[in-house]
Amino acid sequence: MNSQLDNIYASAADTVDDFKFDQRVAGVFNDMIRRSVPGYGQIIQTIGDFANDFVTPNSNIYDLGSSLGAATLSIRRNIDGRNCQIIAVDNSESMISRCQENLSAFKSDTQVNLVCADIRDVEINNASLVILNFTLQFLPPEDRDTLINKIYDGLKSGGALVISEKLRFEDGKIQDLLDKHHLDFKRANGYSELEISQKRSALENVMRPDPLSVHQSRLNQCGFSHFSVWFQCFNFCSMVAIK
Ligand code: GEK
Repeated sequence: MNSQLDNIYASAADTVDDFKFDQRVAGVFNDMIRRSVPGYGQIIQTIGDFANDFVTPNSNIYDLGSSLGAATLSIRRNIDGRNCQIIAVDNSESMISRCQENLSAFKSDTQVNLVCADIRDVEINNASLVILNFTLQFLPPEDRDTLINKIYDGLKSGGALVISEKLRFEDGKIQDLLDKHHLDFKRANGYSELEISQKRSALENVMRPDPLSVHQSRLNQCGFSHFSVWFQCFNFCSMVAIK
């Protein structure tokens, strides 16, 4: 996947604006997410493996907050011949246009319907697999239950929802410990202290992570029969819930 090096926060700014998924971010996003989110490559790879497990013939797959299409591409590689459609949704026009280029670079008999829209406005139906890969954390907290309920209603019995998120910890000691190791991960990937602190300020009002207990009780309340965290590295995790 094409990407320039992320140096968006490398020089000191007088004021740091709220983070936006604009053209500048879309241009460096592949580099940014791989250097910022521990386990991202593993999660993308496993989403493809889960597609092989859960996607049933003639069903729909939803990639909500699809960015440059990494999860969509991983899914598509695993489900050819099942007569399915992937609906990839993002409300950033810059992400959608770069995603279109990425999808066009590979051949497949699975149709991808790329939609520039708010995931809160999209209908979910006949779904065997729904992906929220680091997207739910950007939705206003008061809208999260409604979205997960809508996904549950649109999933077929036996279908799965994969949610990957940054976690917040109610235990302050654990929060500090895992946060420290995440910052070390970013330093090891070449981000400076200035980049780390300016990005942190930019995300402060935009990304509001939930504790794991909130995710679990939300999924239980919606009626999901099975739930597990299947991946965790520091304060990042990926969960699977099955209807
Ligand atoms: C990946 N899943 O590479 N409606 C639609 N899109 C939204 C909304 C919304 N309400 N809010 C945010 N987005 C991807 C990575 S990035 C995660 C997902 C990150 C979109 C936003 O435009 C961005 O592209 C994506 O969700 C979040 O597997 O940057 O940490």
